[in-house]
Amino acid sequence: MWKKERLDELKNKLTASTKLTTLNFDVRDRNAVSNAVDSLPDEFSKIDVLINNAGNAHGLDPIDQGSLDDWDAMLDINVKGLLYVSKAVLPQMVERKSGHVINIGSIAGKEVYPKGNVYCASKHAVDAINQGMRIDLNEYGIRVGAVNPGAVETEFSNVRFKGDTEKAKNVYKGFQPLKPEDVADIIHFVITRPYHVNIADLVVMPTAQASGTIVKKSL
Ligand code: 8X3
Repeated sequence: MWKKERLDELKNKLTASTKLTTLNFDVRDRNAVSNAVDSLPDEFSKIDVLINNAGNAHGLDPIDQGSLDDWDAMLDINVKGLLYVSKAVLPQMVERKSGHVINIGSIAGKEVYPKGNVYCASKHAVDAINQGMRIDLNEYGIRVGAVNPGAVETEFSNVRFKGDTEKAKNVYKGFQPLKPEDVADIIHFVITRPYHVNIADLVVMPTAQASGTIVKKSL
């Protein structure tokens, strides 16, 4: 529930400049997802843009030592959560024959790195779902694309290392990682292209990063 406070804070901050509403629910719970989307007040019930951003890494372990709970969490949130939310929103886009879905993948959906196993699998699934959505929604003129970031300094590594802040900080030491604002900027760019332009698949990394495993660090 801790995200609820952040949403409330953001809502208070933005209320003066725009109309907004927030929903707080667990994407792993299919009923909660459909109830939340159904509960939107009339003026917000038409959804033009869906950004499937919920996702996390849990653990970084060799496959034989991985935790079943971590695997469940990653597959339930990153894959099934994305599907549940999409399933709740897509029918209205199909009906209107317009809309835009942006799936947030990862460099981990483009390659597999040591100990990334199930997290990489979940993000490869996002890559496949992104392609599948684009194919199946093509006839309805709905834009579908993915933004796949490399290293972004968020709570990502804190969650991956279960609150071990030292370990988490180490991931971003010695180079300039992306900031959340860098990714937000790109998403804004993707959304604001003219409607005939669909950015289908985009990979963004810090300049210091060349792949999932190659980062130029000056330590
Ligand atoms: C987050 C980036 O490199 O930790 O998806 O997989 S990485």
